[in-house]
Amino acid sequence: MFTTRDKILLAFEQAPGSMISGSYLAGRLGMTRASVWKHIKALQAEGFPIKTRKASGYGLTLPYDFSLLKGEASRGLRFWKVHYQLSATSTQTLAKYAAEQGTAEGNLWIAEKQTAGRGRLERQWESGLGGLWMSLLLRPAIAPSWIPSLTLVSALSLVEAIQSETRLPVRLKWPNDVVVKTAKGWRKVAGILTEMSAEIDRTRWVVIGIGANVNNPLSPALVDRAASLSALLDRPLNRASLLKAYLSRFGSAYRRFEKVGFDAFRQAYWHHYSRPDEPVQLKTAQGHVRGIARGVDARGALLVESHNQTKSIWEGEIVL
Ligand code: BT5
Repeated sequence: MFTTRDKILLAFEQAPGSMISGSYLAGRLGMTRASVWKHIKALQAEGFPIKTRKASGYGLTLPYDFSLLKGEASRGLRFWKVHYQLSATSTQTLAKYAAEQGTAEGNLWIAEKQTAGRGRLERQWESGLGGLWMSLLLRPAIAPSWIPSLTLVSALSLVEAIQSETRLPVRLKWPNDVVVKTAKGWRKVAGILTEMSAEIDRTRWVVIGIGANVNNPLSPALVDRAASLSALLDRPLNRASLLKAYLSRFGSAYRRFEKVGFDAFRQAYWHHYSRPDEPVQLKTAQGHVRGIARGVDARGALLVESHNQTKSIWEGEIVL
């Protein structure tokens, strides 16, 4: 079901580069020109690049990827059911609420922008228009202790999907970041936040939140740490194709993971790792760890070699 605002955006999509008059939109949507104007104002306030000209009406100032709005991501999917909205506080909140209501696994929530996107440890996640912001609800038949490695499987599917859609040399940064090496150093293009509800030996639900910088510009505060795929490629990307590339990979990986666990994905994960056999420094709850990153174990822990001993690191993050 399209909302009035969706319909206005779709009218722009169908008339690329042209101005559309207020009276044309009013006729098409069965409303007054004054209410069209109110909706346009609201879309502008959300950040959509819409220009207004008194004589000719409304038009887009920049090319925009409407693939998600048009529902292209939902076509042909079997296991996954996509819920789309223009704006959300955080898709994690939508998915977690649905999980608590008993919604089945395979549902996923996407928002064109988030007003309170979250990273791990309650950090902020910048989620402007044009990115891919989504949360997947799963109910895996596996013990809670395996869930961290399910997140690594998701990161692996994401890096493969980005590679196949863009041909960019994106890599994984343990545990869940997708990064790319630019002339100015490593930049994060995507991150994953996994939340769950479980009893000691039973997982009730898992929500995997994925944030990928696709066509979204980044704030000055992030440009020395992050990059958008469209900026790297110098062209906008179709987010629905990227999403489908990810979902088809992750759908089969998930089924395999439920049967055989992470061991089957270890080698592929390490193959895409950004800096194998190089010195690494980690910030963990127990303090800093330094050593050489040698691989991941059958549960997804990072293997760090230091003074001829190998430690398994379960949580924390790599300091670049
Ligand atoms: C992550 O956290 O990398 C997980 C991000 C998950 C976001 C998705 S979007 C859909 C779903 N809904 C949500 O509300 N969240 C999920 P972490 O490793 O903690 O990284 C957070 C740090 O990355 C911040 O402290 C910033 O330094 C940086 N950061 C913030 N926004 C960024 C962005 N758009 N791209 C790259 N880095 C960013």
